[in-house]
Amino acid sequence: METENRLREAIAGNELEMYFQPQASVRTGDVVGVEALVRWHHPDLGLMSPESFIAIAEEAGITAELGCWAIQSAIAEICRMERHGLPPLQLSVNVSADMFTGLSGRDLVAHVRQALVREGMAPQRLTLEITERSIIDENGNGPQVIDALKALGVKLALDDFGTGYSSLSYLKALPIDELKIDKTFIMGNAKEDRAFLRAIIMMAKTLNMSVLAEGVETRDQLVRLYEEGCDLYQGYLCSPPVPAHALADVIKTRF
Ligand code: G
Ligand code: G
Ligand code: MN
Ligand code: NA
Repeated sequence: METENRLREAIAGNELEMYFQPQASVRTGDVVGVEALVRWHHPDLGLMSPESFIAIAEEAGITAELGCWAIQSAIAEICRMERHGLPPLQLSVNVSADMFTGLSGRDLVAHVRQALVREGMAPQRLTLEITERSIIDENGNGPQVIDALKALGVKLALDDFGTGYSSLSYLKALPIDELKIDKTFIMGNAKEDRAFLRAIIMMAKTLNMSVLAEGVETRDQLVRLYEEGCDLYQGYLCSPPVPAHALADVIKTRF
């Protein structure tokens, strides 16, 4: 309860911080995008993992507040860094499944539009990362929200692919632009892992989606992704999530 109220205050008081993890081209190594990952420095408990405080937010029914904060501040931070010379990057922001149900679809779409207009960012430069849970939310309005977001012009990525209840019929029917392969499939070294990776990439290509591999930590993994035709990667090999002000340096040292 204590933590819940502290979290409310943190959101309202702008105590959360956005970190950004670079996303790079597998073929060229160029950083072409970033994923925004929220961080909370709890005054007593120290740095809290988003997994734990997002669960608290869900229980407290404040995922919408957290989500709106994340969308607004990720866009604002990136635009601010661009005014300081950061090249234009694709910006990915996580949207929890609760936001599809907690906010009415119209509110979420309106909030995204408002944040883009306020900062003057083109909708095409924003990717919202959703999970399989959003698509099959209990109210059943996931697909409608997805269509409205697409009409606005933002891109959609399916996060943690392979860990949920992926239904191939949903994948085929919905306008998803990017598939993010969960890191558990990247880290495995067995023959089956490689076959699985190959099958996912082939399926994504068939559906005209780009493919991003998460959790890439070694050169060997990157080489394998190159051989399998994966488009983008993210992981400690390129860079851990860093504060906005450190992004320019991370991108520079890549060349
Ligand atoms: O950095 P990592 O420990 O950063 O993130 C852990 C989990 O928290 C990931 O599954 C990630 O998708 C999620 N997460 C990080 N930031 C956000 C956010 O702003 N919104 C939502 N909904 N999830 C986030
Ligand atoms: O949104 P998502 O569930 O994809 O969040 C990504 C999570 O993976 C975050 O917790 C982030 O800190 C973590 N992460 C990013 N790169 C790596 C990596 O190379 N290895 C591992 N183990 N975790 C990573
Ligand atoms: Mn993500
Ligand atoms: Na993920």
